[in-house]
Amino acid sequence: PAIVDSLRHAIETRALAVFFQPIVRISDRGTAEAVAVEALVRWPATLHPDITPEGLVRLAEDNDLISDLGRLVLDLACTQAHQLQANIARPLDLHVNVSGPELNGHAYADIVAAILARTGWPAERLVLEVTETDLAADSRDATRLLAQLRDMGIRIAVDDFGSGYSTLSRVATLPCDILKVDGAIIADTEAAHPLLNAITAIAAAFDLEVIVEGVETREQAALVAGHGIDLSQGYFYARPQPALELRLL
Ligand code: G
Ligand code: G
Ligand code: MN
Ligand code: NA
Repeated sequence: PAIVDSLRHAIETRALAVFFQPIVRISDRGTAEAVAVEALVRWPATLHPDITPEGLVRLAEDNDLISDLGRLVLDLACTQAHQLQANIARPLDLHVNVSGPELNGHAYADIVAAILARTGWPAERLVLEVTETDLAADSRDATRLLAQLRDMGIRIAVDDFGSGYSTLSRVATLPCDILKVDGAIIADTEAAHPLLNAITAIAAAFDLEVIVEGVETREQAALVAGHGIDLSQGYFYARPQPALELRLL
């Protein structure tokens, strides 16, 4: 169909856009400073305003284009992250989303290594985000690949943690570094308390960092801080924006 051709053409001509959303660290004094950015793929401005970014990613997954899309986004993100870094003294981490099927593709670690070499972005400042659901299948190959990426110095975040299907035992054995807590967990600020208690306990037990995403209100920001979690992301702090328009706090 035309829409798939349009996506394939956009990938081939490197015409997809990448937006960046800050991940902030809250100081003891309550001030927020950007310590990382998450890259999020977008259609170019004038194309397909009716298809959401989620729809774009799904379209790529369903039409065997996700590996090519992932490679392009990683390349564009690493290139543009240098420009963001030029405007800020603190070293920034770059987070990039990866779909399960990309991990099953051939030589994923080699692809990543080649892009890092080409763009000069350091492996130690790259975080790959894989969803809880994509990691749930206890595949030895995926586990070996994640370990290989970590041996390169890359960190792994479990994305949408708490929203999908995963078992605690899986988190315990997974080669990962960061839990990115799904925004749904803080949607109901009452129910959030026991959930955040449980999540911070798991993170402490397995020596994982915690980032809460989807922080939209001052109340949610205070809730997160109240649980001793100092890393968050959400519209309350900043929306995803093109690199050139991003103002890093
Ligand atoms: O913020 P946003 O609407 O961009 O994201 C929609 C969904 O698409 C989220 O689940 C997000 O993780 C995913 N996503 C955004 N960019 C990418 C990307 O470059 N690769 C993959 N695999 N997923 C992405
Ligand atoms: O699956 P992942 O966590 O990568 O998806 C991130 C998605 O969440 C992107 O679509 C991004 O635009 C969106 N997002 C970022 N901040 C917020 C927020 O505060 N609220 C909501 N509802 N979505 C957010
Ligand atoms: Mn993500
Ligand atoms: Na997420």
